[in-house]
Amino acid sequence: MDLACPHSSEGRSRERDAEARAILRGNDRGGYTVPTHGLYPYQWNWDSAFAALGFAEFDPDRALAELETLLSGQWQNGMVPHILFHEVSPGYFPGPDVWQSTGPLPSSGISQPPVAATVLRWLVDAHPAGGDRARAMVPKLAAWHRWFMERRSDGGAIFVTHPWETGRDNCPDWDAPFAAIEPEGIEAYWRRDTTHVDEAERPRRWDYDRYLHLVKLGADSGWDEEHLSRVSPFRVADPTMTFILLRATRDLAVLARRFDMPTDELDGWIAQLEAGAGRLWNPDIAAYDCLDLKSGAHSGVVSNASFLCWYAGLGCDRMLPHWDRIAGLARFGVPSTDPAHPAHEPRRYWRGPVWAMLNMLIARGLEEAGHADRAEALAANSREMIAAGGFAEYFDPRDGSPAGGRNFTWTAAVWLAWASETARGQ
Ligand code: 9WN
Repeated sequence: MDLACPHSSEGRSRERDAEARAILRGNDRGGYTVPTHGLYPYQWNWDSAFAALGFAEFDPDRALAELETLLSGQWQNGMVPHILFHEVSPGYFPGPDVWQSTGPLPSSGISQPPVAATVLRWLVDAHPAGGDRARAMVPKLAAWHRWFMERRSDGGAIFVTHPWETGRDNCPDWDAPFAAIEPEGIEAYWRRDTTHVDEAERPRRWDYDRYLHLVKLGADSGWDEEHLSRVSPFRVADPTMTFILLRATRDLAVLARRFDMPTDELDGWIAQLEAGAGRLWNPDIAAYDCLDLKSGAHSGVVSNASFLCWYAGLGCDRMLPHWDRIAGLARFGVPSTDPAHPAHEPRRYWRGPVWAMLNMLIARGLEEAGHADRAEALAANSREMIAAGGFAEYFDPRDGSPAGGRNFTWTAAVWLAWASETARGQ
């Protein structure tokens, strides 16, 4: 990262504000927002949380509606799915026919990083008038967090049963657990993502075969977590989930206290998650990474998710040497995979590119932990990248060039809420 000279043109930055608002409006499908037209035609879980943050900058009611619509897809067991298929679209695969879900709306059968409670807290802080609507969401969010704690906690380290749950679909953390899977029984399929985006910027066929194998296992079991815990070959504890859930549970407890609701259960989860986060520390690389619960092996990858430790409220300054080292390796940060790792690929999705919404979470954590200089450098670096490259899904860490989908909701949202000159002024 070029931390010394992060200036961008202020004029261009302000022009981008109007563009970002237009992207959010353009991706709004009435109560929910698609990540981008074409490539992702449904409501995605953590994308919606970021969308809400963007809408809050100019339409707080619409921001709350985004989270309410997301929670309308909550399953009886508390799980909030990673995709809600409000209207069937042939443009995306795998669709509802493959997932065969069992919730109130057609959906996928897995979840995604629970950013929502944190966003709700930020919305209430900025717009207290929405308090009643926010209050009604607290028990639903608590039920979702309970699902994680009861179904996906291994000593407080939160594990996933599919890489798509972490939102970091093809990062090298999954390479070893995936190599142990023989993807049997999947029918011939036709990917749609590579009709929208250059194949070189998407996961490989090898990954997709395994994604679909795991979806089939879940669908065949009727998404029975008990059964899946016995038969699924994939069970990996992950910093994205553990750190984001820990942070979100802290924020949910703040909201509960504000609304005079009990917090004992939430406080207990926070303690468990703090203990679980410790299990993700890999002494061999002196960093947080993934822990494969099947093999007992750490992944050995410093990823952008590793740097969510401050956001989780962990005193994790022992990660600073990696921060400073990687800042020296990438012109634009934070690369999703350490550029020094042999599996780093600067344009292939989660194997190297920069994701602006994770940058925002990382910067918030850094700032709260007393590293305002690093947080501001990252904001300035992201501002320059988006001002020049536009609202891409992700960016090449070498030169900031845009990659993946365009007119992307979460990049527009974090621009408005965090990266722009306007947000900085606030
Ligand atoms: C699968 C929508 C989602 C994001 C994920 C990102 C990507 C989907 C895909 O797009 O995943 O869920 O088909 O590639 O990896 O983080 O939520 O933007």
